[in-house]
Amino acid sequence: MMKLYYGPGACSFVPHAALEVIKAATGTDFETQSVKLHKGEQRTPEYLAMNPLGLVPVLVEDGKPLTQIIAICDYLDRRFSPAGLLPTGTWERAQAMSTLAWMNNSVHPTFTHVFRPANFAEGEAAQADVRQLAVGKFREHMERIQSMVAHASPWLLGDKLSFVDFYALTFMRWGGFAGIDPASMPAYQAYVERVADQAPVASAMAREGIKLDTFKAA
Ligand SMILES: N[C@@H](CCC(=O)N[C@@H](CS)C(=O)NCC(=O)O)C(=O)O
Repeated sequence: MMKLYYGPGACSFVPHAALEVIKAATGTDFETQSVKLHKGEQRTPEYLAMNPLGLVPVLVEDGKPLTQIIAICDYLDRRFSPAGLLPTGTWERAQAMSTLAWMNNSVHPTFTHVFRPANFAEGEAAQADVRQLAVGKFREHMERIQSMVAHASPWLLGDKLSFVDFYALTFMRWGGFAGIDPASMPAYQAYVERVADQAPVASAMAREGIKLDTFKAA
């Protein structure tokens, strides 16, 4: 059985929600293992043997680990095409991968600068600068997603939920931690609430013990 190693609320939510969509569409079950990132469980010798980068997610298939969200999403879509996680047209699929790649290689690392500024600068003042700049950049990325949401019908790629919807939900939660009020992006917020209401997404959120309530007014 496939097994996903995930950190509650982390980017691993993208393949996690996808596995729930696959389960609903095809009946294929999966196992999960929660990895508590704040406790450093991603850096134990056992975990590093599976993923030397010490990151979630890892998908284990037939005892073999697969890392990197884009590779995991591509694998899941090809293996379980009836779940409809990516468009089938070659061009449309490439466009979807383009959005997914942007989320993974631009939006996501921007938040890493918010969350772990000590990885990017020495000294408290420099780290505060890194964080502040990254919050502004992250907000710009969220606004770009909000402009995509304006064309969602009803989901970002059309009539089927996809990886990019799960990433969009994850970013809104992260934005809340960064002090970005979801109410300041009402179209994005309403869309994320709809995504969260879908049964497979709700199941993954319940397993991770997460909600959309990350923003706390100052
Ligand atoms: N490029 C990687 C990024 C994975 C990543 O950044 N994972 C974060 C959680 S969102 C992580 O495991 N962080 C643990 C740490 O920094 O120690 C992927 O696509 O899988």
